[in-house]
Amino acid sequence: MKGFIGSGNIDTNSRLCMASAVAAHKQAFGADLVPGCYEDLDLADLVVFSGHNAAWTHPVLFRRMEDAKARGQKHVVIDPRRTDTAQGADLHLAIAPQSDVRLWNGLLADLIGRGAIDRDYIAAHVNGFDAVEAALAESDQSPAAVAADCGVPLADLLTFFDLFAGNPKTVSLFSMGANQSAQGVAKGLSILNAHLATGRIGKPGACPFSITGQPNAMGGRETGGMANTLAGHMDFDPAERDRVARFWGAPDTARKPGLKAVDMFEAVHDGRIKAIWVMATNPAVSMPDAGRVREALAKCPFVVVSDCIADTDTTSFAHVKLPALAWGEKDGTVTNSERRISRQRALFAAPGQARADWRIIADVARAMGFDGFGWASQASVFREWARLTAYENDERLLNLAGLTGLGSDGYAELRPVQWPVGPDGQGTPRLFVDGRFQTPDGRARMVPARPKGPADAVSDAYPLSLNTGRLRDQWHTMTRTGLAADLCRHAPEPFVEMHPADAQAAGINDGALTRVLTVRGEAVVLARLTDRQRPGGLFMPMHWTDAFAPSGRSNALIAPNIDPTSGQPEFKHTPARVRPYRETWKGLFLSRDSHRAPAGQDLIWRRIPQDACQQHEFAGRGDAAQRDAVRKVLSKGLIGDLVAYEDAGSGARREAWVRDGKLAAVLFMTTSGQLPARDWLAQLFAAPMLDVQARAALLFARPPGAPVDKGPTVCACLKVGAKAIAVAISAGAVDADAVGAATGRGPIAGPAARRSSG
Ligand SMILES: Nc1nc2c(c(=O)[nH]1)N[C@H]1C(S)=C(S)[C@@H](COP(=O)(O)OP(=O)(O)OC[C@H]3O[C@@H](n4cnc5c(=O)[nH]c(N)nc54)[C@H](O)[C@@H]3O)O[C@H]1N2
Ligand SMILES: Nc1nc2c(c(=O)[nH]1)N[C@H]1C(S)=C(S)[C@@H](COP(=O)(O)OP(=O)(O)OC[C@H]3O[C@@H](n4cnc5c(=O)[nH]c(N)nc54)[C@H](O)[C@@H]3O)O[C@H]1N2
Ligand SMILES: [Mo]
Repeated sequence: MKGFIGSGNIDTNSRLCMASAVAAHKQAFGADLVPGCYEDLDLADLVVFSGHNAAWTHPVLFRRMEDAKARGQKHVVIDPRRTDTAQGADLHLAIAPQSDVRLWNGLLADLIGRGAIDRDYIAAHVNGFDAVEAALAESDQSPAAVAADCGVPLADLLTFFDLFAGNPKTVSLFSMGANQSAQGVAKGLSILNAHLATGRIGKPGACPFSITGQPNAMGGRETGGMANTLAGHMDFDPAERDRVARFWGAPDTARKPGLKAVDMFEAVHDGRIKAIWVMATNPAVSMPDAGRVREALAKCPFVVVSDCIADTDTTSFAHVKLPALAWGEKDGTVTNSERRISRQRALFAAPGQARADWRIIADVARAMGFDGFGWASQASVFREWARLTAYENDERLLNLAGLTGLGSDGYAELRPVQWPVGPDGQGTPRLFVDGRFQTPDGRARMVPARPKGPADAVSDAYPLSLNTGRLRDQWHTMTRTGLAADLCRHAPEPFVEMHPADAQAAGINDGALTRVLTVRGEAVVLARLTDRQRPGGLFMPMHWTDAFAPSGRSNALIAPNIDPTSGQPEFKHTPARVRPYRETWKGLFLSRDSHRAPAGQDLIWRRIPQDACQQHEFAGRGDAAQRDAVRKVLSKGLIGDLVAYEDAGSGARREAWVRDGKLAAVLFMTTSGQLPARDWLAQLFAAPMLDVQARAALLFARPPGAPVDKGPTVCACLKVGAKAIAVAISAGAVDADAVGAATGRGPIAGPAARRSSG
């Protein structure tokens, strides 16, 4: 796109994820450089998590930190929600949404005040300290004022300041609670400033650490996937642009940055862009203001989608679908948060017509008549990439000099290595060890970060702050994790978390279907009342799609407000209000196949994969005519013996279809009553034969015999309930492994396994 078509209009989904951290790195260090490494997390005495729910989102790394914590490491979590990461921490600062800059500035002012900064380090290696100090003096930095603005108890704030001041070996992790903000760059800078002022960078156990989301998020950044950069940490300034163009032999290489993701879809919407190729991302779900993104895709004259899953919310807009290889099928490298390049090797042969993304791109480029796409294998793509990083390179730290001559065997056997890779093939665990940065004078830059409110403030009409993020057992738009019934058990349906006081004010009960409204749109999801949520705040998972729950999509609600520098959307804050949905009837349909919501019906529809069937839950506000219409659609095409029961008075209807002695489908509807136990029904689909007793039970909508209450599910994969664990403990199981043995769970690997994988 950049070299041969000559346009900067290509952006990676890093725009939604890492763009703010990238911009902060460039300002402070001169390039998008992550200083530290995972070993620093073992060595640190203090780890600060800023907007990072590591227990759920980086569980493997988190185990390592839990082991370090068991050895005495302290954990501080800065997050408006009491997440699982916060729950186990030494200190949780449940800050008011978007108040991070104020907090980190307050910390820096306090460190300066108590003489806990490293003046020698600053003098030798850092510019801009005075400007930052002057900017701090513009507002009241007393801990009392900072605590009040951040909405945290003064004592907790002082504990944080003491911990930070007293532990030179500090790693400050920052993730989406920092980046996904209209002040995401300022948040990053305020964290980097605290580390530069204390010289806590480039040393074992001490660094600011932007943790990446996607396994290869760093790879996309390095290779120039973002609209405002070229490859190999080179930008659009004329000298660098010419260097890249010369290397590629591509005189038409773009001369200016292209449109960033949000602007790009706006350009599709107004017709400036007429063709778009979407690869390995699901923007109809994951972009802010997703309703408008869908309008844009629907209008676009030519939409190509490359995906490894045939039916996603985005492929439904495609004129051309290109089947791509998935994880486990493809072969290449990924670069992780600590700059480590790892080989990813194919485990399976390519299915059907699926091909690697790079091959598809190369074939299209060749068909368009462009030279330079004749790679024989992924090894030759990698070699070219390594040569580009080393090309005319006197100052760029991103340099793979030692890998430029890698042969096919060397590539096949490549061991994980952290860039920069020297000519001798040695990697580099830490950057800036010598205090030299990638700026013209080699000094880091402290840049004033001024706090400001979110892009849209809450108001009387929309008094709550809607925050969104991830769940433990789903990956983004569920195209793959949604296929696994085991993974869907942790949170079967979309929900909104809210503080009980806010729920009470809006007349909402725990578990009730609830409307969440913003200026952009509306969702209807289950209410979850919890004091893990701050009053005034809401949280919705980002995962649900049309394929699973059309009314449960969070991003239809989110304004496309962006950080002005990074272009990253403010996914963590949208003013919202909540109202009860007040359904007049609800239903349940279990079948062997998955179904979409019946067209033309105003229904709240959720599909939940089970081991042997698909569970569909739905609710509506229509009358008997609506129920009848839904029934007709769902029962269409079902073959088998029908067992039915109807009570017109109570609006209850129960039907079961049995084919060849096996349950084919069940449909329950009610206007007043309860729906039967889902676990029981789902199990009947797994039974080889449905006996007479079970058939009768279906019509009573109750399992035969005494009801079995397993208690809340603790282990989703093996379906172990809390009650079984209690029984094991009373029967004498003395530790986690013994409980595991008694419940069939197997050995449990350390404290982290219990928290993060249940
Ligand atoms: N299970 C699972 N793991 C994943 C992913 C997944 O989809 N599923 N996705 C991967 C990807 S791409 C990414 S980017 C990472 C993201 O990993 P994380 O950043 O840990 O994930 P999130 O849940 O998006 O957001 C983290 C936290 O930011 C908090 N937050 C919200 N607003 C603020 C604020 O104003 N200040 C502060 N300090 N915190 C705030 C939220 O309450 C939330 O708990 O996860 C990766 N890992
Ligand atoms: N509300 C809200 N929205 C968010 C966020 C949030 O916190 N809140 N987080 C943002 C962040 S950090 C991120 S990273 C994005 C993630 O958003 P997306 O990138 O849109 O989410 P994924 O579900 O990971 O989409 C990947 C798509 O690529 C397909 N795929 C998987 N492997 C391959 C492959 O090898 N080749 C090809 N061609 N396709 C493949 C998958 O099937 C899937 O359709 O969401 C962003 N959106
Ligand atoms: Mo991400």
